[in-house]
Amino acid sequence: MINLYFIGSAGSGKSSLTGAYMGWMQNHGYDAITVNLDPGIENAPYVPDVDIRDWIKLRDIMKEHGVGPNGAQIIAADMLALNITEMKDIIESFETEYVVFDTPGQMELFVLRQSGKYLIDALGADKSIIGFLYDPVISRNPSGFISLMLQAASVQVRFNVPFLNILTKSDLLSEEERGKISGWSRDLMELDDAINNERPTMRSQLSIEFLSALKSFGASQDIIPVSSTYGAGMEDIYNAAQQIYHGGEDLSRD
Ligand SMILES: Nc1nc2c(ncn2[C@@H]2O[C@H](COP(=O)(O)OP(=O)(O)O)[C@@H](O)[C@H]2O)c(=O)[nH]1
Ligand SMILES: [Mg+2]
Repeated sequence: MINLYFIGSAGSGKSSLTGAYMGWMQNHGYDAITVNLDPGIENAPYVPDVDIRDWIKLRDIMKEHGVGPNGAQIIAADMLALNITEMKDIIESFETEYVVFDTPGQMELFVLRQSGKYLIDALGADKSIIGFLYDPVISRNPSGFISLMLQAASVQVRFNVPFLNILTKSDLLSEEERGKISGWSRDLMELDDAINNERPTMRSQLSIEFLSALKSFGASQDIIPVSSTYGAGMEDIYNAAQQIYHGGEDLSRD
């Protein structure tokens, strides 16, 4: 079994990708389920097979603890840990080969608080993959792209499981922008040139050594451009994930 977690900043496209990737898997005859870990999800673009909202309701937390929506999200994130055993049993009862996790809207609630790490470990870190989502609007500028690399590195330090870098909503980018971002992820010299052109004053601060240390964390493979809207790039995610745990072997299909 593979546990694939989509993690990224708010609005980076986690829920959409969960839906699009699951749809792609189903269309190709693979057995998979989705798990929603976001108690605050609205208008989910897919129907989760396992849903944190069956255990945790933000509205109840707000009432019980006398907090607003943001406070409730934090309490909910911590409450996640209490439900992991039960959730694990339910996930296992599906007897599926592939579990796709949609994580909370606010990335830091899952990444920095204890329960996210606890959950990944409890469900088996040895068969987990993190798909880290790069928002295209932020990735467009070299400084934005580097900021996301820093976030990706912090996620990797935290969870220490294999990593895919995914550029979401690639339909919002021009061919040229897509090429540029792919180039930055492939070749740090290109990124170094770009940041030096953008901010000549940063030249001394962001050395190529720094970038290459950063890359050695999360960005060991090229970024995978996808579009959930158009269903593009789903096969590339699948193949990259299979590469990590099965040496590229295909799953059995129905
Ligand atoms: N154009 C485009 N928009 C997208 C795509 N994926 C997501 N979006 C939009 O981006 C916004 C945030 O997406 P969502 O999946 O809710 O992000 P999350 O907060 O990370 O779960 C929504 O308005 C989506 O419709 C995509 O592939 N292309
Ligand atoms: Mg979401």
